[in-house]
Amino acid sequence: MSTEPDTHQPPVAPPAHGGPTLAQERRLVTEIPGPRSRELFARKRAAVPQGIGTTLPVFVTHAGGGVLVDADGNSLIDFGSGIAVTTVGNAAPRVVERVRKQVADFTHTCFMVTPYESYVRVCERLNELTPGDHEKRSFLLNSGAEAVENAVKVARHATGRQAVVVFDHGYHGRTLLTMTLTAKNMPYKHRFGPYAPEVYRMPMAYPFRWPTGPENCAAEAAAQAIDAIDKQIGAGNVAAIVVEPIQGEGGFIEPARGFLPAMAEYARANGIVFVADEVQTGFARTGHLFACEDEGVVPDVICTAKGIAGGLPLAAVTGRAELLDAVHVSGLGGTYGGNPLACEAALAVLDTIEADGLVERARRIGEITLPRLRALAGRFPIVGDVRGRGAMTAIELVAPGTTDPDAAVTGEIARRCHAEGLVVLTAGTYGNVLRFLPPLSIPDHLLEEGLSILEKAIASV
Ligand code: PLZ
Repeated sequence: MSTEPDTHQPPVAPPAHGGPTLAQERRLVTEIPGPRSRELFARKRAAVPQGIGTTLPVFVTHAGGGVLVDADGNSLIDFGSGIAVTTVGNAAPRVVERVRKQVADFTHTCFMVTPYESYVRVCERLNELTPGDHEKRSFLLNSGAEAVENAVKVARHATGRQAVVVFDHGYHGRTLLTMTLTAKNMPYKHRFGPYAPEVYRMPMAYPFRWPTGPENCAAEAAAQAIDAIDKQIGAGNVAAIVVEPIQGEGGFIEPARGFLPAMAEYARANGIVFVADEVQTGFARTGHLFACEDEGVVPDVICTAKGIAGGLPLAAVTGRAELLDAVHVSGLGGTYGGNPLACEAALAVLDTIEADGLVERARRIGEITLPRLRALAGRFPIVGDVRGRGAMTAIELVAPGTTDPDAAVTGEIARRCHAEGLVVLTAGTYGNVLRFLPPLSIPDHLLEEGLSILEKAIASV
């Protein structure tokens, strides 16, 4: 038995429980991280390999609304949502209620052994809610990587083709195939090869960095990608084009308008399965239920995870019935995919998005955030670009007057935000993007306060 103290009880001003009952305030009672978190971090260092990194070494005991409460009793403003997961909030009331009931009823049967209704209901709702009114099927998995990997399996099986096209700055996971699909070497791929075969990377329409300017970006990037696919692979050999409608880890890159529709149209014309990886963008975050709705793109297959289940591990592949039904009986699955607790959580999340108007709420968060970020860009020449939609926004930091990435200043701003009790995340191929992913349950006053902390941190570097 461990003799370590119970970390579940915060030593200072213990809130009764998580969720929205937590005081919605930033409250710093120690330095960040405090002594208790530092002690726990030393234990983490001794028990967990350094390969599992830490953005901010505060150990959380409670979370809800727009705050994370740590083991020292500090209350931090959350602009991370556990990387775009707790979109409906942490310990969201409907999620807690449904999961609580389910955990007492039964915890697992394996859907492939003896099924249960909640899995089917989640799939029915995904089939209704995802873009396109064609006949659809869905199946459930545990992580975003698993969803993307399974989308590729389905596309290969259904088309009888092997090649997979992905894009510069893309991120799709850490398994062998999805690590291969991912663009960035450090930290995701370095020395983990050899990678999976038949993966081809094409230029992404990244407006801020397009050599001939943002206005030419969509058409030129699409023309280059299509030409390279035709010449280097042959369209008839391509099973799938896999793309994030807004690139997440790569730096919240919104493809120049027109690029996604052009690639989707090329896929359609050539019998290629167009796969939208909405793992980070999905479920109201961008001010649409799914980000590809912004340009009316209807993917053949859509991968979701993260925000789908309010923090419980769940992922889904949804797509055209004829593609998903092409796979032979028992060709897809996994022990835990669509675990009953996660399915109940997902149903609660979907209810919450509807009942609480969270698509609208994400838009409103964007309306508050983006003007303030643009004002920062006006004041501070290190802010080279402001982008994103809804509650998925970012700034890109550069040497003034250039597009040269400044990762050092980005890291320093993040550290200063953390020290002030604001959880922000970095991103980007060049490590020079600060991204903002507040839970949609954050109250306006915390959103504004967080943005003020960011402003001070930028002013102070
Ligand atoms: N596709 C678009 O954003 C996960 C990665 C965190 P999993 N992004 C966060 C990290 O450093 O491991 C992600 C994503 C997109 C796929 C994934 C993978 O989802 O649930 O992490 O497997």
